[in-house]
Amino acid sequence: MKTVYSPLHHGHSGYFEFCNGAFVPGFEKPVRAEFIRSRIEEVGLGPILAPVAHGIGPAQGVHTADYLAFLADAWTLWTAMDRHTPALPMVWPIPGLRADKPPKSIDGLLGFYSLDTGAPIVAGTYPAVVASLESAITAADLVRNGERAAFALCRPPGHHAGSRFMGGYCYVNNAAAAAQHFRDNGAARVAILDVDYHHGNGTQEIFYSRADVMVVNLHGDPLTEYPFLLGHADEHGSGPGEGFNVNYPMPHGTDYAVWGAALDDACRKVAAYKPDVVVVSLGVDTFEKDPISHFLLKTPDYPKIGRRIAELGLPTLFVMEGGYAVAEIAVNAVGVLTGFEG
Ligand code: SP5
Ligand code: ZN
Repeated sequence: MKTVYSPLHHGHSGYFEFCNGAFVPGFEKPVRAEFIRSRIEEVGLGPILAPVAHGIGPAQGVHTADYLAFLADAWTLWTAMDRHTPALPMVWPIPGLRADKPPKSIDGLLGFYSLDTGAPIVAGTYPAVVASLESAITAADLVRNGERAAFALCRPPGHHAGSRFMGGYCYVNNAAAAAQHFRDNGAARVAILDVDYHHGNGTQEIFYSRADVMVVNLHGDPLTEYPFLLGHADEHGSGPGEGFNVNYPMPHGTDYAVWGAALDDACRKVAAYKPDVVVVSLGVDTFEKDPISHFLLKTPDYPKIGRRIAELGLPTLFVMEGGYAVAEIAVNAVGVLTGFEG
């Protein structure tokens, strides 16, 4: 299996996130992608390619133009105020406030376009975000051109980013943009299977009223887990999208016996949809030792995930999302890919 990776992710680093009432070094850090890259070389998964330079264009089908313009300008606007710290928001457009009138000040804009405090912006963030998107699109093109599967080693991740907001370590929704790219290039139906520990609220929001992209999520129950405000089992899609969004929320302490049964059910639903291609939002923060998560998957479970997805017999694009137990993230993520290859 070919991997697409860019070193530009290194520039997105050196920031803090709000955790347990204090700012702590970000869990989503460069060593994550580097360990995975090394492991791919170690096991000989296949060649590692640089992304083709597409720019931000492929994000335009899934994000609003004003949000993408904000992302491109945010660091410049922040540093114009003579600030050198990572940029973070301070107000949010919750119901009752004006969500139709973007402020002009960067302090207003950051909140206007954010879900939470989990997406800080530093000097290298935007170049990393663009390279991460380009990696997903380049890997999607490998699959379009006949590869059975490809791996986009994306960093930063994407599944919490919605049509007009960042959050949860995510800025541009790489998996959603890749799914849209498949649709724009001849695929009639695309299924997104999100196995990250956290609900992919951004992906769900983007495709919620569409029948041409099915979104299936396995995740920690939002009653007790981030992102808290979306991801319940009664969210089935709306309008033409009714029936094409499926959620499997599971409680803290879920192990592979339960999680694997949910994956099996999810794969049956994906197969019944008869998609032309499957996009897997691949998070390995379901691991028992993940520092911010509460499932109990073990290292030998990850190849089983890959094997079950391979049984679908469909062209498959893997897009890297979360996973924060850095010592094991690479063995687990690459374990899914080698399990897929059988
Ligand atoms: C892509 C992805 O996996 N994003 C995850 C975003 C999670 N944001 C909330 C993190 C909460 C961190 N505090 C955990 C306390 C651990 N004791
Ligand atoms: Zn996650």
